[in-house]
Amino acid sequence: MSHKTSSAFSRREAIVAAGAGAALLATGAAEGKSSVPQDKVTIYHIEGRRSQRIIWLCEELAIPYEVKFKRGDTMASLNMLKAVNPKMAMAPTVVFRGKTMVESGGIIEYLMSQFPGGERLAPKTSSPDYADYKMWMHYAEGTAACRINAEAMRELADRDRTIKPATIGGVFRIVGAQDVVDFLEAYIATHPYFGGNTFSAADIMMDFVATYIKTLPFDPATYRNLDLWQAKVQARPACQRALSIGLPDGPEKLRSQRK
Ligand SMILES: N[C@@H](CCC(=O)N[C@@H](CS)C(=O)NCC(=O)O)C(=O)O
Repeated sequence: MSHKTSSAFSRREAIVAAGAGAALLATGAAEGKSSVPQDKVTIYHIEGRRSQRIIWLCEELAIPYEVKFKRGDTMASLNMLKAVNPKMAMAPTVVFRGKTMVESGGIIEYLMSQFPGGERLAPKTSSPDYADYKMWMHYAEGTAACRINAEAMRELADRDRTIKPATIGGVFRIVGAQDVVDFLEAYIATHPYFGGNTFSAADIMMDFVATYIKTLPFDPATYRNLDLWQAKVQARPACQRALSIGLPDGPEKLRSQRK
C-alpha cells in the first residue's frame, strides 16, 4: 500500500488512501498529466464512523479518492473536517468537483451516478429487488440509525446498560430500537443481501447500522443472521481494503480509545 501526503497537512496528519484511488493517481503521473485527477473524491473521515461507507464504495467502484483523517485521534480528524465544513461538520464530509457534501446515502447515490459501474451496486429498476434496495438504502439512516441512536443516548445517560424505548417529549415511540433490530433480522434471515439477491450499496449503508447495534446491549440472539450477513459482506476484498485504509488499527483499538 502506498501513501501520498496532502499538501494541506503534514505526513503525520494526513493519509491519502491507496487501493483504487492510488492506482489512478499513479496512472496520471506516468502519462505526465497532473498527479491529481479532476474527478478525485476527497473523503473527510473519522475512524469507525459513517465515512467508512464512502471509502468502501470507492473501493468497490475503483473511484479515485483520497481520505483525510488523523490516525488514532478522533478530535484531530474532526477538526480537519470542521476546517472544510464548519457549518455541518459531520462524517462523512466529501469534497467532489468543487462541492462539499454531507449525508452518506446521498453521497453514495450521487457517486454511483457519476462513475462507470455505479449501476453494478443496485438492482435493475425492473427487478423486484429494486424496492427492497431503495427501502434499505434509506431506512439505514432515515429510521434505523436515528432510532437506535435515540435509545443509545438514553442508555448512555442512564448508565444502567439497558435498552429502553425512547420517548419524544415524554411520549413513547411506537417503534423502538429493538423493533428496528427485529425488523432487520427478519429480513436478512430470508434474503442474502439488503438489496435482495445481490450485493448492493444498501449493504454498504446497513453495515454501519449492524456495527452500531453490536456496540449496544441488545441481546445477540436477536441479531444472529445480521451477524452472519455482516461477516459475509465484510469479507469482500473491497471492504477489506477499505477497512485497512479507514480503520488501520482495527475496531478493538478504537473501542479501547473510547473508554
Ligand atoms: N445521516 C448522516 C449522519 C452523519 C453523522 O451523524 N455522522 C457522525 C459520525 S458517524 C458525526 O459526524 N457525528 C458528529 C455530530 O453529530 O456532531 C449520514 O449518514 O451521513
